This record gives sequence, C-alpha cells and structure tokens, in this order.
Amino acid sequence: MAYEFPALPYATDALAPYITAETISFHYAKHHAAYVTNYNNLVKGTPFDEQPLEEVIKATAGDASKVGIFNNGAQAWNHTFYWNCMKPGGGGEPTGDLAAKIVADFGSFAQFKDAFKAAGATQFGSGWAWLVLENGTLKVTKTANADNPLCHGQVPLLTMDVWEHAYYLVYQNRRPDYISDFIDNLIDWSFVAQRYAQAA
Ligand code: MN3
Repeated sequence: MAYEFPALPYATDALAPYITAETISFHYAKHHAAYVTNYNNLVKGTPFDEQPLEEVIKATAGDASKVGIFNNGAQAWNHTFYWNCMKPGGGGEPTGDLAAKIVADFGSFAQFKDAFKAAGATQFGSGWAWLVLENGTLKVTKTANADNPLCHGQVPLLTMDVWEHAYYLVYQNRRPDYISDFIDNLIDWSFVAQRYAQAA
C-alpha cells in the first residue's frame, strides 16, 4: 500500500509568475517526489506500510528511531496539502462561515493576514506557516522542517511552505515578497473553506 505521488492539481505553469514552471520542476518533480519515494522505501515491509499516511505521521512524531519515516512522510503530506491550498487566480478573501470565523477569532481579515505573514517571515530557517483549527478556535502557527499540526492536536486548514526551495528561483532572499504574493494571488480559499466545514 505505497503512498501514491499525487498529480499536481493544475498545469506546471498555472501559478506563474509567482510559482513558475521552473520552480515546480524542482519543488514538485524533485523535492516532493523524493519525499514520497523515500517514505515508501522506508515503510516497505514494516507495519506502517499498511497504515494511512496521517496515522503514520502522528505515530512517529517525536520518535528519534523513526525520524526518517516521520520527516519524509510529513513532508510528503505537507507538500500535497500545499499544492491544494493554491490555485491560478487565487487570493482575495474567504466568504461565508470561514470569513465570519476569521473575523470572530482574529478581529478582521487584515489581522489574520498580518499574523500569517509574520508566522512565515519569522520561521527561522526551513518550515511552514499554517492556519489551523484547535479546540474550535482558528489559530496561525508555524512549524520547523517537516513538523505538522496533526501532531499537535490541530486540524490544518491552510499551509505555506517557507523552505527556501519554495521561492528561491523567483524571489531569491525576498521571502516577504513571496509571502505577500502567496496570500494575495495564490490561496484557494474555497479549498480552505471546505477543510474548515469538514473540521468544524
Ligand atoms: Mn517544499
């Protein structure tokens, strides 16, 4: 029961100029593919091979003897989720229940944006910024390396990859510009709203 490398949900040049076909050719076709291949090789012949990826991630989190399975499995999951959080012509603002919940928990959409930008900009080194639901409350968090909110009792609703490989070919050292473009031009709020509806 190998974890299947998922197809990209759009064409390789669909997110340009923010995420170009060249970025996708490395980030999706090399980095993400390698995490999936490594994960499948590591779990092959172990009981983890029969378990859903999310269960393996939670079961191996914090276990030093399983760090390879955790890192590659969580990175496989994180990247699949990341691609689904974006769409061509994305950005704008959420609507409906999710929009109301963002205002209730952050004060305004602008305050959410500030918190999400700050999480991405202040993640030192490699990691991820997240919008999560925890005990019925929306929160913005950041995690280092492969770490994932599933391991902290949180439901991931949105993520942004802030590893340098996510933006370096287009933005070089300008991570804040990548973050602004991600928020204003790439987020698929209908996907996030769907996740929220399932979790709420
Ligand atoms: Mn990445």
